[in-house]
Amino acid sequence: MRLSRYFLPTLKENPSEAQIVSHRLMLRAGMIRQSSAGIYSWLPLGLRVLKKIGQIVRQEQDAIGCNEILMPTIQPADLWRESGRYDDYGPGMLRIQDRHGRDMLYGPTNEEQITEIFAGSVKSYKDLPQLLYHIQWKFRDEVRPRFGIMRGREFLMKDAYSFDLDREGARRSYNKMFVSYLKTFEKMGLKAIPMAADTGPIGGDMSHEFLILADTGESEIACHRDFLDNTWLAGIDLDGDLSAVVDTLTGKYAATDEKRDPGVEKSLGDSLITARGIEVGHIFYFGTKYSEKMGAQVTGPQGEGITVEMGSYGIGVSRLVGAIIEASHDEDGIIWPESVAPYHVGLVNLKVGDVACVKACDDLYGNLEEAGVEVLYDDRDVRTGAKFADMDLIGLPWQLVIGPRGLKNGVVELKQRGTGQRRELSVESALNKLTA
Ligand code: P5A
Repeated sequence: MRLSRYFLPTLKENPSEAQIVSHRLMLRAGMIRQSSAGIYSWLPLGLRVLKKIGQIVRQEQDAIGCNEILMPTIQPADLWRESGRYDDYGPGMLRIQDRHGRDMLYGPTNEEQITEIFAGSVKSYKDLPQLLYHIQWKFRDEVRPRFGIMRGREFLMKDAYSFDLDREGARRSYNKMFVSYLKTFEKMGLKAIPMAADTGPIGGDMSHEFLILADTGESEIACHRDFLDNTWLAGIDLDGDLSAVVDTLTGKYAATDEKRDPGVEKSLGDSLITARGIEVGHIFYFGTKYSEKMGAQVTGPQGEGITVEMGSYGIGVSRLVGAIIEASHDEDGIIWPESVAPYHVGLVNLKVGDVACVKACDDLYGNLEEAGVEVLYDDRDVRTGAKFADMDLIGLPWQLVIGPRGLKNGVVELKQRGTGQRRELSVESALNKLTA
């Protein structure tokens, strides 16, 4: 993409409304714009990251046999009256009426909707287990929407739902999702710590939150040092028996603010670490809470009716955009992990009026694109300082800088955004390095 034709409205100054670094950087890097409190438009650069994160989540869900569907954002109130949550949910739910005066709502989550779909379609125990998910916008009228897209009112969530014949089956689905979440976050370059959590309005008797580590995170975490070592994930078979792995993980100490236990922490000694974190995922086992009330039954082997056991599993897809920035930035801007970067390389032409520079840049641009490398090509006629500042701000992993002086000596400069390391190399080696 040529920057001269791109919509990248970067800001030089820090917007006064932004209290945390990810919000500031997302506004400054031209990724989002606020529409109203907690509701945002996604501009091209932000949308690319949102899609990349969504795609990693999708791949990992598909990999454990979870089937993608797409449920609507608007749901009928009657569905929620069946489960009893229409009244329970309170003012966090956005309630709407259609032209016929029928009560509708903008979905804050989809347990009821999926249970209805399941109940109408799956009849036999032979069709279990089932895992279904979608990636869809939610609306929650948060009391205090803040920190940009981190606590929005409208936000993008991946929500998955499991249906099993019995408790043991449900536990297997839970474990599968549990380990798959650790893999998913690792793919985004993040360390995620699972910890036992409250179930809130979703309900049920077992639940874990996944917090990723970021110095500027919202909650203080204390946990066993072993959580930082994820090397075991590489060899794990997600179709195998995961109970031992999950028992070990859930048996390890991990707690946020109110739930910390000074006694345990003392006994852990050097094995204890404290850090800050951001909740990016939350999984629930709630048994028959919805299936019972909504008649989600299958026929068992003896023809008997069996109420299915359910769980639900959420990932904050839009929140992750901010969370990754919180975990990876410096004073100059964002530092995207390769897997979610909006573009892989920023190609900077230092002299747009120079025939040799333009030719070298155009050629490199063409070659990189042809090799499937995602390039953002700064071909704008603006100050060099502004080009460098924008490149550092938007945080692409690599910057390839082409200037007339270097070209005379046959070299270009390659800078790695994360380490700040620069080196001069021939056009050909640069191309080889970036396409490798
Ligand atoms: C699990 C899937 C649920 O809603 N029902 C379906 C369950 N869980 S949850 O914890 O309430 O939300 C799941 C994840 O969504 C993100 N999230 C938000 N992101 C941005 N703004 C918000 N206001 C917001 N609320 C929740 C979090 O990452 C959470 O873990």
